Amino acid sequence: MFSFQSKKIYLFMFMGIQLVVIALLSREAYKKRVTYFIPILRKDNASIPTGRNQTSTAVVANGGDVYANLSRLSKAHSQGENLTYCPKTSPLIGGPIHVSFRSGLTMQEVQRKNPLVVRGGRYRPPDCEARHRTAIIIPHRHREHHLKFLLYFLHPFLQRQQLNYGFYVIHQAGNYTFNRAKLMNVGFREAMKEEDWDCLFFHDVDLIPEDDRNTYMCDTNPKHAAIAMDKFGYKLPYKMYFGGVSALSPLHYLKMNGFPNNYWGWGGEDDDIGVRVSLAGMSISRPSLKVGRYKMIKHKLDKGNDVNPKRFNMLAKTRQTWKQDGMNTVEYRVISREYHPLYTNITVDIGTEAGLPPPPPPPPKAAAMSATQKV
Ligand code: UD2
Ligand code: MN
Repeated sequence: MFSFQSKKIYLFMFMGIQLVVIALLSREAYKKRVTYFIPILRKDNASIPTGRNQTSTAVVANGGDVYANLSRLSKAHSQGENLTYCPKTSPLIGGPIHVSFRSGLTMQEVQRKNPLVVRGGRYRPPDCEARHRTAIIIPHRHREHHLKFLLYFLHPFLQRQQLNYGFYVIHQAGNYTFNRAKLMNVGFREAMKEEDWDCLFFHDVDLIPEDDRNTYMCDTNPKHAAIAMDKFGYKLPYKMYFGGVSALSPLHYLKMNGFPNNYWGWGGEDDDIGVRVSLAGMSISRPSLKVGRYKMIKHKLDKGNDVNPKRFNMLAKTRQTWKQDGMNTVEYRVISREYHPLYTNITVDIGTEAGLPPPPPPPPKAAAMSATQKV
């Protein structure tokens, strides 16, 4: 039997518990409302949670801001060596990306938007150990304007994929005819000197990926990533096409003796590379048409990169030439290596069709020194 007194105590206790429950519930709802509005306030529209268990994987139909999701990364690297591996699929991936080229963008702005990128254009995830190490190799001359846009889009794109990555711009010195494939060979050797990269992405400076599910990691076979480009109506132009952006592991690259060194001027080298893949006993892997989408910044044919009239004759002979010309014969002279905030620039003399010029004479002081050493 309960007395009136104890009934009152139970009543108070019951009301108290109810109050605590109400308080907890309203706090939860408040949190949800806040997490809904924070991305809106930050304009992070690709990561707006729309329901239960919905995180950044939300796919935005007409493309989200490539910088969305990244504000959630901690600003500093976690201390200590024992970080756990990043998840197999990055939770920061958001699907289609909106790509447009606004005037007035500056390198300083790109730098400000990528605070975790360090000297030489290197990055690793701040809160987990990356599963993949990818080098981006960009053949380059007189395309600074395109480079700025590529860096603007590709840095956050790769951060969303939780990669350990680095950017290498391989700049051809002088005005002699451009040679895209030879610059790639230089990029391969110079990048591998610095780090044990497990994947190399050979990347035109003017191609911007439009979907971050196009992962910048290597497959078991050489991968052709730029399969659906706006300039080809987002379709593969022909089956053996290997131009624009391709990804090879160091083993793939050496197995096919790298790329050809003797394609001077525009065209043919990409098809030669595609043929090398199959001559070396490998096949081409590709992402889906939905994911391997790219926008090309519109441009005219550059000065110093005229169409190569010999390209069809050369292509007919790839079967005979691929073992004699490639990584095993590449000759060049590095003029400078500069570590910029968003990329490493390697300026290189790759010579001409006649070969490399003789090395410049040593500066007078060094010459005098070596003369005295000989005495
Ligand atoms: C196509 C291929 C490209 C390559 C080229 C023939 C596509 C999207 N790409 O590109 O992979 O096979 O045909 O050589 O189909 N570059 C400079 N400065 C120059 C010239 C070239 O930086 O003066 C670099 C730059 O990275 C550029 C790339 O070389 O993106 C390819 O040259 P392109 O853009 O002039 O050739 P394009 O668009 O016809
Ligand atoms: Mn182009």
